[in-house]
Amino acid sequence: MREHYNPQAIELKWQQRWEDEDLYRTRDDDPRPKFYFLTMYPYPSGDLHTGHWYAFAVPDAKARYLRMRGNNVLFPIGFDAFGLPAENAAIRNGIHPYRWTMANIDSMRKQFRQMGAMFDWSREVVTCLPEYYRWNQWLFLQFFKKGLAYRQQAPVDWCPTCNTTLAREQVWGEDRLCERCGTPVTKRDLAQWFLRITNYADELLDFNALDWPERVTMMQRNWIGRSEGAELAFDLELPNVRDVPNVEPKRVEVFTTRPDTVFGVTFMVLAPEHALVERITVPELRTDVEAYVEQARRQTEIDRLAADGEKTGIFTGAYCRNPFNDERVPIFIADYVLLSYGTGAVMGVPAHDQRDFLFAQRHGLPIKRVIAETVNTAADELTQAYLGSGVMLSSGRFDGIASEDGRAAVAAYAQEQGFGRPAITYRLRDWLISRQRYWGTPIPIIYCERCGIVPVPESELPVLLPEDAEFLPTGESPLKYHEGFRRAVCTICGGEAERETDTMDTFVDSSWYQYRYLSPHYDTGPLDPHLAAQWTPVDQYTGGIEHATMHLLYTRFFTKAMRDVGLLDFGEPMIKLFNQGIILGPDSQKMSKSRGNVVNPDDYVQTVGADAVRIYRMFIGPWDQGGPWSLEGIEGASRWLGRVWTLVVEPPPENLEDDATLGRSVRRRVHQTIQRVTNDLEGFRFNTMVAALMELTTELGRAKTSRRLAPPVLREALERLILLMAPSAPHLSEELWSRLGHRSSVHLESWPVYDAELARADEITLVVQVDGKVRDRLVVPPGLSQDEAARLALESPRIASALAGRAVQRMIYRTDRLLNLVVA
Ligand code: ANZ
Ligand code: ZN
Repeated sequence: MREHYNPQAIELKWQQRWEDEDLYRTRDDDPRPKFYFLTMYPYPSGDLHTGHWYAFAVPDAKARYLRMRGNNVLFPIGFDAFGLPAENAAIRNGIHPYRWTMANIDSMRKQFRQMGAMFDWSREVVTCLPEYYRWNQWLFLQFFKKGLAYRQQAPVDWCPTCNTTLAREQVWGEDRLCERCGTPVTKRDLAQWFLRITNYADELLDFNALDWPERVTMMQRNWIGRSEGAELAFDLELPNVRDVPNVEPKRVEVFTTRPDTVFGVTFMVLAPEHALVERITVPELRTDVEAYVEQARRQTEIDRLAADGEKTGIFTGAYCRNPFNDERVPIFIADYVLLSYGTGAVMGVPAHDQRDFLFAQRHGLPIKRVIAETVNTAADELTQAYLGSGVMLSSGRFDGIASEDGRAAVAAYAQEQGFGRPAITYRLRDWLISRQRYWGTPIPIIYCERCGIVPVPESELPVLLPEDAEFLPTGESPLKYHEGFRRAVCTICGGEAERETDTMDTFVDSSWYQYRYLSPHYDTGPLDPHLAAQWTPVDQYTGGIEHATMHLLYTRFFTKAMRDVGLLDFGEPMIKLFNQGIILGPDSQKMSKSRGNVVNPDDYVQTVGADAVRIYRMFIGPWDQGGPWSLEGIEGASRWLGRVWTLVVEPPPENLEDDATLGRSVRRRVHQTIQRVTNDLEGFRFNTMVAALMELTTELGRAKTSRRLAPPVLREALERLILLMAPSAPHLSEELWSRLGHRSSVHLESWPVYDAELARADEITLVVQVDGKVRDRLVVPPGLSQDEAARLALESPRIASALAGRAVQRMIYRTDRLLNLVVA
């Protein structure tokens, strides 16, 4: 009786067997060359969705392939287990974040097992467990000692009605309203903890050691945003300054990328939050200025920077002097100037900066041209800012200088005269890691009235998250109201002290998890130095492009900082990176519960099996492009696996004859497929890999039913097919391998060796051109030399007539493809 492919029966059986035999445990003492293959770990939301299959099952095939290629592959998995959703679940449903998270992890572990991935579960990392977050705290303390962690006032979103800080997700809509009471949200300064990523700005701009997609490095470059220019100081006109004469500072510093335009300054703009504003505003304008400042604090930075937005602003009544020409310059405040960029102050050059141009028009300020394309265009009326370069004019000693040279000349002159210097500014800010949240790593700091900021001694780590917190919808961290947690004893003076109640941004956890995987239970440090030396850096990393700037920058920073505190001896965490695309719903829209287009892979695993879902994920298109989920696609994948099953399991019909030519052509096809599949796996082209395997299946099916193929040749071909399929369809391959009589796992086999001799085609088609026009196509043996090819071409009557007796001057030859005879 005919036996059908029944994935349910075979998949569970093999998963169990693999687990019993510990097949996927990676040994540290394995002598083969190491390969650390890492995939971004998931957030334990509770359900493995089809995006997870795309992100984990597809790279699993590559990891398996590398193992068959003779590498000792480490392919770990874990859970990014801290974060806001768990805390929200606690507030809404009364489930403790720990229970919610661990239950989700449990069900995701089961789902991951159904995927048949070769994860080494013995290395699993769960970041919300003390054995993990203890080392977040320890690393924080090392960074603190090195001056890489510091505390400073910084604005947080604040609801004046509820009297609490808000997480970014709790601020609603364009109007930025409090999620709970609808009051417009404002900013409020809180003392918070920062990591000094800006120390590494220049090093983070160096991508030489990395083989990363251009797109990601470009995004990081823009995010870091290095600008060269100058800082210039304008003296304040002191009679306008309150508390004369002891006011400090007496000057306003600006950062500009265009020092060459300094003679065109007609006003100065400070960020509304700039410390000088309060000091210099004249009494008559105070009320208006304060109202403007309050309004500006409610906007986001993005709104404020938009180039096309209205350039609102207000005069402070104060003036300063341009040190280059001693002109009097009125000082404004405007929300398009950000406090946190450069010096928080801008010299307004309306003739050459479009935002300044709009601002000058709106406020009736003069527009003074100091750069012109040529001397002839100098008098043209400006209808918008002239942004280009040219010659400097109305610029005193710099007149006639090319503006591009003027930048350095002006900066150097300012330095000589003591009112400025060349300067570089970065868009990158230090990383604010304080979160007013419960479900995260407690920051290991104690505040003592007498001793100040006291780091918790390393011997007292971990600072445990108390379990008995109360989850109330107050918007404030339960830790703040947990007396037992908050009260502490100063470790220096023994006096009463208070514990920091903020927790760390969860991106801290993911910044170094790759090192913890090596030895997740190691308890004398965050990583085992011997294993780190053996396994890291990560050879290949895969994950979504959405992490281009945050996670992927933070982990680069952490690696450099860990190197600088002596934990690592290299500076880049992941050598190669590949970003997969996004899986869309069947309607080609982003999957979301509200759209109702979420596909649950579990249903398909139940019916067509995990292997078919895996293959379908691979076949959908190039892995970096993603695409919509389609029903036909998954049926196609499942049908193919069924055909492979039949091909291997059903005994062949009695042979009529052994056709040696057919045997050769089957072998050739097998070896061509080995080459294609190998190349495709190397290049993450899973879709064309599956196509090649499908074509081979068809060809083998035909050869088998022709009843002319010698049984040993058929068997050899089938074994190779199974080996080539093992990375992508691990269960089916294992079953078929054992049915061919093998005792040990197909996943312990080596990757089939490609034989170029056997793969060589018997004949190829050579295109022959005369003067670039195609005149004939010759079917010839492959690998001809140019002379041989020319001899055959000249024998062709078509070529002879095209040449019409003219002599060939020159030849262009591409082996096995083209011969061009040039006569002209
Ligand atoms: C005068 C000037 C004249 C400027 C000119 C440009 C063109 P990037 O290239 O992005 O670094 N700027 C400086 N600090 C700022 C702040 N805190 N908020 C908003 N804008 C700020 O931009 C540097 C330019 O942005 C600086 O050069 C400054 O305007 C403005 F024809 O100075 B410029
Ligand atoms: Zn103390």
